[in-house]
Amino acid sequence: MATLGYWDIRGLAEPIRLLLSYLKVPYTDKLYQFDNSEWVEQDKQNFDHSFPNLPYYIDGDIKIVQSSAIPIYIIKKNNRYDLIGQNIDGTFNQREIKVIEMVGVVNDIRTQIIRLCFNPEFKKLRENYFATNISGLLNKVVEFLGQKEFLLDTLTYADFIFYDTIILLSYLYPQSQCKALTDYAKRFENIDGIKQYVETPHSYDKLFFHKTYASWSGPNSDQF
Ligand SMILES: N[C@@H](CCC(=O)N[C@@H](CS)C(=O)NCC(=O)O)C(=O)O
Repeated sequence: MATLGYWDIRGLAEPIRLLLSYLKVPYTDKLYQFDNSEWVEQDKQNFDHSFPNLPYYIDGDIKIVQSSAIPIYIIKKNNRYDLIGQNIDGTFNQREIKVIEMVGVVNDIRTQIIRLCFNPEFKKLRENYFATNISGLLNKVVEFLGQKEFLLDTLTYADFIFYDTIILLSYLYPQSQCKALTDYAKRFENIDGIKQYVETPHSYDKLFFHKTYASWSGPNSDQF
């Protein structure tokens, strides 16, 4: 069985966990705790790869790092080329570029959120930050989504990242949750595979960032 290794948080692993659940790939959700040295002093030292990091994905003899590379491997291995905009036989389609663009746009929103949540001045900045750094691009994405079911009509990997971003925003900025976003999130949560995943409680459900480094790591963090 494959293993996805990451901290016991949503972080960079959550879209990958959602993808694995959607594709019904059985996997071990290997969770490292912040307060012990299992990753840093043991597994990282023995990880047979030039660039050991979290998240990692181990599938038999194959070891992959980087949150951008892992989903591509999983999607291709499962012949779901459509999730990255390729033709059904894996050949190039201009849509592939659209998916990469959309992943970039959603990650631009995430980058802004991360800058805030890791800022030691979080408490001071939080109130105005949504209006100055997030809402402009978020509104454009909502407008782009329009009446479509998913960001690019049919489901693509960009939706897995966007869904997790919406959940994060729902805790950080409840005012961000317009009807279009809540409807979209509900639609995503109703997809077979995803439904079972979101209905299962996980230790990290409300933990988005590394507690040691982030000023705000989730709705239960004492910083909020
Ligand atoms: N570019 C990498 C960044 C990975 C990264 O920064 N991982 C952080 C958690 S978000 C970590 O703690 N890595 C473990 C380490 O550095 O040993 C990716 O996208 O996977």
